[in-house]
Amino acid sequence: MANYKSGEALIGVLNAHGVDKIFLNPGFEFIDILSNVAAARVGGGESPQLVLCLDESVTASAAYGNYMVTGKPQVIMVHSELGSLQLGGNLQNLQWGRVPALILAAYQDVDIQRTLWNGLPYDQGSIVRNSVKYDRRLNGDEDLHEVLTEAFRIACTEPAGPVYLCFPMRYLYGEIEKPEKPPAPEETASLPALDMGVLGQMADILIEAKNPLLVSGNAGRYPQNVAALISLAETLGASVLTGYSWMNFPSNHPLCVGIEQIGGSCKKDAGYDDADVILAIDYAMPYVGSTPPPKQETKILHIDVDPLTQGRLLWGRGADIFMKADSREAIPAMEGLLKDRITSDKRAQIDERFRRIATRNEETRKGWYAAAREQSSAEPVSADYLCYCINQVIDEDTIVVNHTLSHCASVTEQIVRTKPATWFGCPSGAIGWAPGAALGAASASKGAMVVAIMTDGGFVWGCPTSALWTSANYRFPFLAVICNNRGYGAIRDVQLEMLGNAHPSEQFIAESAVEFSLDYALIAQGAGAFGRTVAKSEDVLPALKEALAAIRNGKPAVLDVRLLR
Ligand SMILES: Cc1ncc(C[n+]2csc(CCOP(=O)(O)OP(=O)(O)O)c2C)c(N)n1
Repeated sequence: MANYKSGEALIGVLNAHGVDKIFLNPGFEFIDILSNVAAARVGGGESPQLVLCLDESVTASAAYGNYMVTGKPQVIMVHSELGSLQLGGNLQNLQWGRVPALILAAYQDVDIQRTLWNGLPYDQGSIVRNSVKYDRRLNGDEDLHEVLTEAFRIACTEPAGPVYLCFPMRYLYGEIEKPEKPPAPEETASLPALDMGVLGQMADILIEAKNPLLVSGNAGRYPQNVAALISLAETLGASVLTGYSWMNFPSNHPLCVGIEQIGGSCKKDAGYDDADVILAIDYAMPYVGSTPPPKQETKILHIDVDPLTQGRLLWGRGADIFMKADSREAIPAMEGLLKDRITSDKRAQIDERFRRIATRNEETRKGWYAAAREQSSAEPVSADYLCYCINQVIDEDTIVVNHTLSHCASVTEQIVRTKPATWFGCPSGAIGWAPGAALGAASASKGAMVVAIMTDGGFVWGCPTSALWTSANYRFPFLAVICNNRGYGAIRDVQLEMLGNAHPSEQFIAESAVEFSLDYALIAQGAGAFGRTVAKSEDVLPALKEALAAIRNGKPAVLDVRLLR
């Protein structure tokens, strides 16, 4: 049998798994791979594109962003233990976001720091072990096709997640046997067939509920689920709270009470209000759940791929009934059961409830928009007005990436999303996600604009020079709108609450180490992006239009919007 280069083998496996981009920061272990990919692409061959990220943290957030748009498994390459350490909190974000991603890194096979202080051998996998589904140290004899195919299978099996492989430095330099058949993906373990008995039990509880609430977190990662959820909600006349991480349900639908707000938002309105039964579909708790949680007596029905929901019980107490299932099957099946079981009397009650919810939601929404318009000349700029303006300038295909805390409520109230895959958020807690996630989304967006709304802290944690350089260099443009409240608002707010009525002096706040301010527009310009500071309400719309014109021309853009707080 003929041999071929490891690099060609790697490209073959990646092609077979639909991998289009490799987000990387290189080390010596990848030199041959870089040459193989470059040769394949220069020669017009099929190969993923190498996307250089100047900080490893961005390799992970960009892979996350690319996955959100493509739904395809991702590949990240980082240099040995050093690159692995630099992945930082964005590794945990991959895990919480259930992103199927292969992380490849060599290990040092010469003695650099081979033993720990207590004499035990250095364990590179332990750097990532808390935040990946699986990690494996290869000894170098393994067949590359088999290793990679198995790693993809594990990463893609529900609940999906990141997988880490480390290998000897020269593992990817050699030649290996070329298989007779081209590599192909392995089947992932299928989810159990629907348990119609349990689904029927849930349907009966929902039919008897006075105020059922449908909560969906990740169902929208399958675009067809959006239409299916609309049908289900309309059949049941149920309110819908759509999750923070994916676009699951049109936020302007008469039954939609809104987009979930994560904890830390200054308005603190979870939307669970009067629900007596919650049907949570593809839902896991965000890092900081919304407050207040549902009432103790509210029944929770839960359909998800992960019975452990990553070890975090829903709202701290778990579900009354749980079913492990594929939401693409469960949602239409539940609708079918409801249609069969809803009597004509019940139908009349449901129709009445539908009208009541629709009227209430319309009033609420009018209130949100009126409040934003009232602040159209506020100085400094209000978050409601900023988000209201963003909503005016985006179109229905724009991909909105949101990672806000203090201003989360303003974003979720003012931004309307109607089409699948046009809204993404980070369910996890490491805040430096948005710049890279926006970059990754832009790398896959096929012409749709990407607008990311983020905190000032998140912009800095997100390694903006790295994310913006890559965006500019590869022409994967996105607009970053920074909600600049001059520091760590969520922490400052809790601190002020703890101080009660005492009004701290400016010096006291300064000594408290929660405030900072940088010139983000200048940072953007230094990285090759359009950058502008916006301090006045009258400048918000013109600045947004100017920034969008820049991204339409292929250049990333940053608006540093100075908010009241
Ligand atoms: C990477 C990371 N470091 C620290 C924290 C702890 N933390 C939670 S909220 C917060 C303040 C966040 O400030 P910012 O991102 O600017 O948002 P704001 O609260 O101002 O809306 C911090 C530091 C975190 N969640 N993630």
